Amino acid sequence: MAPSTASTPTGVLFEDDPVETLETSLHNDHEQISSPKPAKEYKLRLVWKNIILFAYLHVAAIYGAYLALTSAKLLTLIWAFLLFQAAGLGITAGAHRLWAHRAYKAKWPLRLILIVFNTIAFQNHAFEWSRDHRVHHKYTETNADPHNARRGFFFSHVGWLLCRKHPDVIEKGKGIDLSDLKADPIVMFQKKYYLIMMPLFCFILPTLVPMIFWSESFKCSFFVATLFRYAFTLNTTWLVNSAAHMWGNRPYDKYIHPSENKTVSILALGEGWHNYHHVFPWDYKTAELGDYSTNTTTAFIDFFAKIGWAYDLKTVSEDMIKKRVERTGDGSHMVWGWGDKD
Ligand code: ST9
Ligand code: ZN
Ligand code: ZN
Repeated sequence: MAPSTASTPTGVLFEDDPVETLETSLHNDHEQISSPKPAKEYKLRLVWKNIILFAYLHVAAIYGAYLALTSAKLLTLIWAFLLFQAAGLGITAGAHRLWAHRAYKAKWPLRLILIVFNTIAFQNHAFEWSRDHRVHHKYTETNADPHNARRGFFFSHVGWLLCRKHPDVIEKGKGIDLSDLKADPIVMFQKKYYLIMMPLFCFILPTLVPMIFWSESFKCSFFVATLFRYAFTLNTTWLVNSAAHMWGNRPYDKYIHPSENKTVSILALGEGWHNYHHVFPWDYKTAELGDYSTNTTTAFIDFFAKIGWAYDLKTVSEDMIKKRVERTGDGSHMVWGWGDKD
């Protein structure tokens, strides 16, 4: 089979790598789109409202960073950091590991904490986030992947939020089972009241707290604790879709792009071990090792497991990992790297 290029009326979307596609379909659980049908007509439609809002957010965040270095109070910086950690956990332990992947179970008090944390993050409600993420795993790096990394760093990082979705995302997404999310009253409550909860938890309270409790100026409160913190959390999350789909080793499966990226792991509370995660998405650690220093989310879940609020934590047996490393790894695994046969 000769290499093929998927073209559309608006240009080339991505280069198909036939070897990679064949190998990936052999070795991966996720479904590949290998339909003989011609590519569906796709026209990039920009969403100017989002472009303007995200441009403003990032300019404001740079100003916030400047204020953080020059005039914000120490307590405001600590508050911004705590909000980053909480919002981050709301995404990693909440939307990602609990709701999107069901990698563990959580009693309602923990789910309540996680939904509040998740709302601070404003990355859409957990229902929508999980739906998009399930589609991302099932159709990784195809047109049905909402942030298809084959369309480049910018698209997978933020560009996908600045335009209408590819029709394949919506069409293939319809086949995703969301019944577990619909059965979770806490998820559905957040979905129903998102337009009230999100402004409150992401913008209003984070700005008011420093002003009320330690007389911070509105300027520092708003630009540092709210806009800088929000933009920082977004970008660290987006790095998982962009950087961790491009750069790093692939000790578990060299036929896929998701990679082990330590920098992203540290910034994203443990979510940069992305080669492992795409191969074993049900592992609550999203990594082979339980190293807390690069995976604070695992420490968080383990703590709640100790007090009984998190349970049924799913992992992968050493034997299963070893077999996979030997079969499809790139040879960079610290222990079983010799498994590379090339
Ligand atoms: C944000 C999300 O930033 C970030 C997610 C990152 C994911 C990272 C994953 C990596 C692993 C985890 C790492 C965590 C690390 C954390 C570290 C923390 C320190 N399936 O969407 P619409 C249908 S958000 C099935 O409007 P458009 C559905 O019927 C930032 N169906 O499409 C839907 O209607 P409804 C803040 C689907 O019109 C309808 O289509 N938020 C699916 O093309 C329309 O959906 C924003 O800025 C699907 N997957 O618009 C908002 N998708 O929903 C940005 C859609 O009613 N979003 N349908 O059921 C938007 O404005 C729009 O979605 C759009 C596309 C313009 C991007
Ligand atoms: Zn991914
Ligand atoms: Zn995932």
